[in-house]
Amino acid sequence: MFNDRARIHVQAGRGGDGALSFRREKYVPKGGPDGGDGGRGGDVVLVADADLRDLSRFRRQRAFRGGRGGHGGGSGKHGANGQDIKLAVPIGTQVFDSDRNLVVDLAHAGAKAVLARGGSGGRGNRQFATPTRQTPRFAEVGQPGEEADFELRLKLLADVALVGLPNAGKSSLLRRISNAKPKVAEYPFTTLEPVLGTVDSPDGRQLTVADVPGLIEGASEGVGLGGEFLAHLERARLLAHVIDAAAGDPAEQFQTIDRELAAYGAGLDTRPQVVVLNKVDLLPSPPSLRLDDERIVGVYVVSCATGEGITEFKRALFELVPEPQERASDDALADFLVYRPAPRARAFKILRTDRGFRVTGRPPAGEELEEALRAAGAKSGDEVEVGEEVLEFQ
Ligand SMILES: Nc1nc2c(ncn2[C@@H]2O[C@H](COP(=O)(O)OP(=O)(O)OP(=O)(O)O)[C@@H](O)[C@H]2O)c(=O)[nH]1
Ligand SMILES: [Mg+2]
Repeated sequence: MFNDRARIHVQAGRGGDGALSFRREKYVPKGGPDGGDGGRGGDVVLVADADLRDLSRFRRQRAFRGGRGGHGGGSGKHGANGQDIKLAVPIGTQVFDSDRNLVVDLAHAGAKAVLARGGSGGRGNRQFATPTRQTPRFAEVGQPGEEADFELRLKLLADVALVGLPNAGKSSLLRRISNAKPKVAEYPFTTLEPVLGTVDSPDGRQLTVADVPGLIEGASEGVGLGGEFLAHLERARLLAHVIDAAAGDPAEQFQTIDRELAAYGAGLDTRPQVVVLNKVDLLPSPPSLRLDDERIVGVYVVSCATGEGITEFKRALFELVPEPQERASDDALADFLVYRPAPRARAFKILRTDRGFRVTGRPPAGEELEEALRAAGAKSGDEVEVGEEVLEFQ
């Protein structure tokens, strides 16, 4: 199964709590505060990996949590940072938030996107010492990590996509020109999922070519197999329309597919195309295609069986597909971050005290505060100071 969609839930790690501690030394009767800070919570990060073909790993696991930050300790000891969770996804994975906004597009190998940031660690009581407050009896608890739902959608990134009716010879053509070995058979719908191949030019350039399951009339409305894969054509720079020239009028076959591309929309019907008239070995004389169509930037007559015309076709692909822009380095950020909500800074702080907790700043009322306290580790019976009030946590 080729999985090009997944829904995931991510939760970054909570920051570790700052420590509440005082120095104890043999000959120093009253040591100062020495509680260290908590560590940062781990992030949940997506990384585009060239070796992955689809999103099937997310069928087994959909929820991911960053590691919790370690608590600070006495003697100023800093808590360890929580472990980041790195999720590898195929190149071409797009991330949508729960409002269906495109958040990020992982369009090249190594592109990274932080989906949930870990919470910061709480400060230890050492940091709260001032000349007038030499024994701060409180420390900050760690901040919660970000949490969110996302939908991942893979849209293949190929320079060229092969389209055509079933049995036209798309997979045979990919076998001829690339390193990929898709299945070829004499029945329709042999190819059940997209296959990517790499085509090398004599001067060392490379192109990726996608073989997409055959399209039939009605594909854009879900007839047959190919329809659900039309989205994978969206990001191809050039379409190569493969036609079985021995199976009837090429112009008619061309139009059948073209109607589906137009019905699907998303610019597929305005994309530049080359037409490949295949299986000429079966014809007594070379076929011709008369179409007055400015999208068609070339017509090639080939035989995947004998190899006739293949070299010319391959050379043409490199001429027609412009050189890619400079590849981004391995550590690059994702191609674009369309929308990324800034982490909402909390308007209040939770401090841990000897007897329980103290809430400072502008705390929320009721349940929201209760939940924040529970997340900070409050238990029934703990004392909670809010402003002038001292309450008991229930
Ligand atoms: N004689 C001849 N047969 C060919 C040629 N190209 C492909 N075939 C045959 O046509 C049949 C279909 O080829 P495929 O490459 O599987 O076609 P496809 O377009 O990938 O088909 P789907 O995956 O079903 O959409 C196979 O039996 C191939 O051997 C050719 O140039 N000449
Ligand atoms: Mg095929």
